[in-house]
Amino acid sequence: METVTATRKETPHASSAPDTASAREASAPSTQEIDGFHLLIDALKENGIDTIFGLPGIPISDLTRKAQASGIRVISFRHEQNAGYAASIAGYLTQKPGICLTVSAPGFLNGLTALANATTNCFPMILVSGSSEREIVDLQQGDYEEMDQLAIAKPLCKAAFRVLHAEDIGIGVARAIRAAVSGRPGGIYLDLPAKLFPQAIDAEAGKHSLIKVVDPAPRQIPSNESVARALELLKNAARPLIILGKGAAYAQADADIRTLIEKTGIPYLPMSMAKGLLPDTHEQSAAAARSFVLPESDVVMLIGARLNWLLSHGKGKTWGGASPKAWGGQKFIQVDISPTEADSNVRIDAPVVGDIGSCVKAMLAQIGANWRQPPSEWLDAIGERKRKNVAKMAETLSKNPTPMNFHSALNVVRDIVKANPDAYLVNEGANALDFTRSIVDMYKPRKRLDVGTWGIMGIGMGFSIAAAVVGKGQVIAIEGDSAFGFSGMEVETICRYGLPVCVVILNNNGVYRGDEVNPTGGPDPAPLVFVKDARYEKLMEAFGGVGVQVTTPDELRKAMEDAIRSGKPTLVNAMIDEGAGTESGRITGLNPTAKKK
Ligand code: ADP
Ligand code: TPW
Repeated sequence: METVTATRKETPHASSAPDTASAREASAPSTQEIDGFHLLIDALKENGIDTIFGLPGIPISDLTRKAQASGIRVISFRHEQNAGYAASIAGYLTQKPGICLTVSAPGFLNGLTALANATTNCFPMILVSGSSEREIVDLQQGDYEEMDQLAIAKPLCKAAFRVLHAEDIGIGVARAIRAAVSGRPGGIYLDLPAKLFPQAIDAEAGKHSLIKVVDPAPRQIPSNESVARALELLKNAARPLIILGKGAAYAQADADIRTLIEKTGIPYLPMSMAKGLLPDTHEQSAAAARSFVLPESDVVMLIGARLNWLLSHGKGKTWGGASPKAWGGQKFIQVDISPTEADSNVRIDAPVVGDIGSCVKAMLAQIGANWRQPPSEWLDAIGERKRKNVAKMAETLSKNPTPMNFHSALNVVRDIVKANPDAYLVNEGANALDFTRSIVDMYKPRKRLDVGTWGIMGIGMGFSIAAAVVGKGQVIAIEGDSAFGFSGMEVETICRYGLPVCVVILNNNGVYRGDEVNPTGGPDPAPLVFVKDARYEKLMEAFGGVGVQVTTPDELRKAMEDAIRSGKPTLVNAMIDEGAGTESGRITGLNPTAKKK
């Protein structure tokens, strides 16, 4: 913790009328006093928080300055939503809550989408927003950026807190941290009214008010009975399957999960962000036979994955059910930290409630040495499907059409990721997402970061910046041209901080594809198409980064290799066939279309 010294004697920054007013109200701290700014910074540092993602303005400008001066890394964004996404994925990568700092009302609202997305995805983050004067807000007298932020945040996050007095900052931060990372992780809102920051209290008392949170995410040991029940089911299965979700990746129990998979010999499917938890090339991966193993399996163990829409709710045709609502007859084991997740969509025959690290350890301890491998008919059938599908894909990937398409471009990305397994792969779009997920193998845990549970567009640059900052490594972002547009201005942020991010836009001139026309023949373009052959690479050049337009796989390969070799911010505008792409990618079925053509 930063020591309280005479250097604390400073007048709060007064950049505008409201800041000045609050500054006058709270007399400048004396040598024996500490103010809200410093208490907050010290509270964060005390808990190992070393990075803040945010966007300055009233009333938090001075907080960003003082945080930077204190040694915290402050990453300033161009839009709060991107700072929020960055904070959330930093939380996912580090198991420490990512901090997003915003101004009041509009800044807060801009950050709120990311907070809701974090909660939905079980990413630990804290949205810290300055807010306006309580008395005026509560009487609705029209304050500067007036809004009852706490009430608005509540339904969108795991917990929301407001701190009114400097001596409670330590408690507020401690509660927010505990709430973010304990149990099922999620988004937390911390409301800090402008008046709090310049409030000064006795320095010694302030120091004592801070809390270093002890064991913020305590292990949760599953009961022996629940583990035995799960193993009994698994042991007697004829066609067992394990599904690994991003909860399993988050848990950082990589070695034990691999041992469990390999000891049991059970085929597994990684959900999108669990790719690489074991290398995608692992012989037990059934990813290339997904549509075969889901309906054919008889016992399925979910580890950190929910039976939500991404798994067709555990029923219907995907699972061998006779109709969309019919269950397929599988028995399910669900390993999850949330005691209320089981039975949310279909019956869970063996819930194992606990943290994944402890649950997997407990399973390994009970499995012992004489585990019977799954029947060879099951493994052989999967192997045969895999071989067929892999051969079919290899044939498609070897083609070199003009113009380039998703496959010929992603064949290059696949090689580049194989050669750079430590690089983070950020991915968004529709076709750009689905094809990348199925074509590009991942080799290490928590390297693939994508649109997650909501299929949200806009995470691209925020996730890339956070991965480069907290992951301290090369980032490759594979972006649909529409997807990129949601956060594209953050290429300035990437250049400003000199981050090793290589953005590849798979540019097909529109949302999903770019060849639609306005049926009226009028001058407006069709709603799903963009400016033809847009030069996105110039956006990166505008801020001093490298921009390259490519039209062939060879050019794409060279541009990506150069980017990774140099570590320079690079945007590769990969022009692909504007007719390539399906409406909504793989989830066309969820897209209602008018019956009358
Ligand atoms: P995916 O989208 O990859 O299928 P989900 O986000 O649906 O994954 O599911 C993640 C699950 O993991 C959530 O139900 C969450 O409660 C659980 N989870 C997150 N962290 C842990 C942990 N440390 N231990 C156990 N379960 C966890
Ligand atoms: C916040 C709806 C899903 S996918 C997509 C949109 C707009 C873009 C698809 O085009 P793109 O990719 O990126 O060019 P490609 O490869 O298919 O051509 N707003 C939000 N989230 C979502 N999911 C949407 C809109 C959508």
